[in-house]
Amino acid sequence: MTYDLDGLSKELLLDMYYKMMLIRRFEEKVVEMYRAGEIPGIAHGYIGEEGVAVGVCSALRRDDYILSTHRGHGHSLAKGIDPKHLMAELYGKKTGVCKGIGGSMHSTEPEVGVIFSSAIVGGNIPIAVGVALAFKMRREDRVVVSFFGDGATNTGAFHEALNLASVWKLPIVFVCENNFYAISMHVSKSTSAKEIVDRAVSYNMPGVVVDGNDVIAVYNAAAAAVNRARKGEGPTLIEARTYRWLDHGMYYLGKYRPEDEVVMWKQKCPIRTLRDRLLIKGIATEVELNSLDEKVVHEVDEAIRFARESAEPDLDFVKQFVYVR
Ligand SMILES: Cc1ncc(C[n+]2csc(CCOP(=O)(O)OP(=O)(O)O)c2C)c(N)n1
Ligand SMILES: [Mg+2]
Repeated sequence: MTYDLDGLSKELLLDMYYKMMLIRRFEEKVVEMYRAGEIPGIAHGYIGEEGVAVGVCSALRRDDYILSTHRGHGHSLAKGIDPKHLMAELYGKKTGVCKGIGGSMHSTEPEVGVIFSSAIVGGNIPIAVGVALAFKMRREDRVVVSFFGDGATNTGAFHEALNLASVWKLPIVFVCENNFYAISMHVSKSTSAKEIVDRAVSYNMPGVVVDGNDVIAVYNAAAAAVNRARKGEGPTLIEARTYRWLDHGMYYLGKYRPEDEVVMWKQKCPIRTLRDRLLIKGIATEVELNSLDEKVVHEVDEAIRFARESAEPDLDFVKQFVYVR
């Protein structure tokens, strides 16, 4: 039997709930293990922004591609990377998605459509346009999504990429995760446009603002943009308004955000919002949702166990992936 919420099936709604919860619990563990000194290097948390990755990736097929950023764990999990292999990557282990050589900011798994992640702010956007051009030239029925932050929209790469994607009507969706800060810089201090979405006008493409805390709204906006891209009508810029609950990275930068602002956004938690909606509309029961919560906890515990028990890459192993002419 199919239950509808905005025309969406129960199966899809529960899957979106499950994936958002998976990202939340995964990231909570990353914070814990980073602080315990088990995870080396650096990592940027996605807690609070789950509705964006899950809403967008749920509108994609498995063979569509996404390109991600320094804040990419959520994108990877939403597109279907196994949490065990992502956690192992963060631990720098051989069993990681990039054999433990990439780390937190370079998660890639072509089989599920995570084709590239870049720590260079704005760096994935022109590359995503290149991927979309390849799809178009090969007449493949596939769509590309480029995720990036508000800060990235002030890079030259963003502007060149949107221009070319529009001129060539490429099958791509640009998803700006506007969390209002680039490290500690508020968007109002760095961005000339009144709204980020206004920038779509310069490149003659539709611009859509969506509440990133409402996974269903994100899904609907993404589905429309993906559909347009698939039909050969060209790119769309989606500005998803969201907020990161944690600091920029797994460290304390000091106080640069008003306390009441953080509290206000936490009250709009995307997971709680969907959970309440599913319960109020009678689509799912507490028992069903609680059992998904338990499944997630088990899966994240398994990911930690797998990462801890996996082998470290030794020098001979690493050398196999170094390119020498
Ligand atoms: C080209 C470049 N400049 C500066 C940095 C340092 N840096 C890393 S993340 C970041 C802020 C990015 O902000 P935003 O695009 O809004 O993404 P968010 O971190 O908020 O998700 C900066 C400046 C970088 N990685 N690359
Ligand atoms: Mg930002």
